[in-house]
Amino acid sequence: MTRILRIAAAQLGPINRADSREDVLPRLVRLLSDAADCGCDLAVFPELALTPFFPRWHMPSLSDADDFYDREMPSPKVEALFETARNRKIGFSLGYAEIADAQGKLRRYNTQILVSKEGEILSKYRKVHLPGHSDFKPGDPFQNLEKYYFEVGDLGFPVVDAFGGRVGMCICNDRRWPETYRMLGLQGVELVTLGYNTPYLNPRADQTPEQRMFHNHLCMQAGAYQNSTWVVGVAKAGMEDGVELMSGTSIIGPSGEIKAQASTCGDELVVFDCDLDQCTNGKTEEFNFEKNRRPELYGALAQTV
Ligand code: CDT
Repeated sequence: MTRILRIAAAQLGPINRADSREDVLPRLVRLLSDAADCGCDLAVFPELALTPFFPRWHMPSLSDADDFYDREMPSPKVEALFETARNRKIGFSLGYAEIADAQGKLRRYNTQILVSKEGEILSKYRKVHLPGHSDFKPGDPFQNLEKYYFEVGDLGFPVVDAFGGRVGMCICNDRRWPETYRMLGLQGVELVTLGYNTPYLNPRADQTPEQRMFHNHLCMQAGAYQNSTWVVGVAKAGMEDGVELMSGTSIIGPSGEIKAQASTCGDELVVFDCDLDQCTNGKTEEFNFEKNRRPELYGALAQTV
């Protein structure tokens, strides 16, 4: 049996602070439209795909960063993307910074949504694993203020029936944690859409750029294999406001093998026919959770930091 979903990993090149929303959205619309021309069912965009990776800058008040967030989705600012989805009959998964109004209290999240070919939001995920710190570090050229700009996601790890399969999402640093994939795997996930903004150099880690790229693929390939799922990992890549973001966008099969990979650090589509039925063998044999997982012995996983 085959259940083919043609997927485009829609890698973005850098989005600099000088780029306005009016500069950025046409790039996404173009990629979505090109993916539709290729006959794709779904295009996956990276984390914070509408803005620069602004947590690298400190702003004294959170509200100073409000322009980087979206309060409504869809909104007139992004309507062209939803319109393209509807007109061209293609779904998409999109990362953006969200301000939610929770009974009068504003909450900020690093969010990814899944949108149908009819332009309807099917699922929303809010990033759980926020790297970095919440305090400004004076004199440090490498700020990573995700814990300042975002709260820990409060929606768990949703998996929904969509595009003929079971679809879940995660965001950037989430990909390094096996718990992320297992939470999705336990719900029968067959496709994980995943966007990232990852610098080639991290001065706080003793790692070469080659090792960092290796780790990028290692964790996504392991997550795919151990949960017998497709993983579509999509970068925002290239030199963004002086920080070199890694590429490495890839479509990974349930065997853990990379099936297709980006070759540039700019706007680029990576297209592959993903057969969701290829998830079945791993789920029923080698990683048959029902038969072989021993949750009664895993208590520490949920009880220990
Ligand atoms: N966006 C994001 O989560 N990035 C982190 C960067 C870590 S380097 C400080 C990542 O895990 O790729």
